[in-house]
Amino acid sequence: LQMEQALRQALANDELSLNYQPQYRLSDGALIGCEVLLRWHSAELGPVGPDRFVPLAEETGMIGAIGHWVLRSACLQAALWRAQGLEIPVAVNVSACQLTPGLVNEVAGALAETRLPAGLLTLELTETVLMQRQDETRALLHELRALGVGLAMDDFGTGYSSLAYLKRFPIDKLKIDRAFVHGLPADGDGCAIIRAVLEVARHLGLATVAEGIETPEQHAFLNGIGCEEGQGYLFARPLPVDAMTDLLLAAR
Ligand code: G
Ligand code: G
Ligand code: MN
Ligand code: NA
Repeated sequence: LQMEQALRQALANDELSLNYQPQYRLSDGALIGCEVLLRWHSAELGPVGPDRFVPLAEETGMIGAIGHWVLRSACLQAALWRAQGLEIPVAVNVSACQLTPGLVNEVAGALAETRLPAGLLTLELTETVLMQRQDETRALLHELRALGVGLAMDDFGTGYSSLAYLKRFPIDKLKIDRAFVHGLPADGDGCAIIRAVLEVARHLGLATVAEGIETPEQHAFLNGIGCEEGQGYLFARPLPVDAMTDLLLAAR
């Protein structure tokens, strides 16, 4: 309850911020995007991780306002970078409960207000969104795609969706959950799962991103079996905006 009260003040008190985790093309190490990760530094509670406060925001309905702020802020930052000649796509996490018909207007509004080209925005959705109200969800995702934004399936493999589900939804990209990357390349099961996922992705024309790459061996293995993109502590942690800007300047 204390956290709930603190979170209610977080937006007004300017306690939320965004970090950016770089994403790289595995074949040549080119910086090709970044994932936007929300941070909360509470005056009362200190730093609180999104693993703790995002579920609370979802339960209490605060995710609507917070998600709107994240989307607006991420688009604004990407537009600012673009104006400096530092064009980079941003990927924003979207909770299942944000997937309402209003989201289409919200995304269109954020793009229009910040003048960010839609192609520079990707929305990361979790598998659970595909399980609920499938027809409505599919229609909604088509509307989002029609705006020109990318759609990525986050944490792929951890949920309950079958690979067949993917075909029914207009998804561009699969993010392979770091749970499968963790034991590579020694873990035979992990290797088999990732190979199978890459195979399916290739057939469906989906790009693939591996999460949680921590070692050069994992990088080499994933690149060797045809995974296109990756992110993880091996390359960079989620960075505050100034550090991300420095990285973009250095990569230019
Ligand atoms: O950044 P970190 O690894 O602590 O993130 C933990 C979890 O919180 C991840 O599952 C991530 O997707 C989620 N998360 C981070 N930022 C956001 C956000 O802006 N919106 C939503 N819905 N989830 C987020
Ligand atoms: O569920 P989602 O993919 O949105 O979660 C992203 C989270 O993963 C972020 O909180 C980020 O801090 C964390 N993360 C990013 N790279 C690594 C990594 O290499 N190892 C581990 N253990 N976590 C990572
Ligand atoms: Mn994510
Ligand atoms: Na993930």
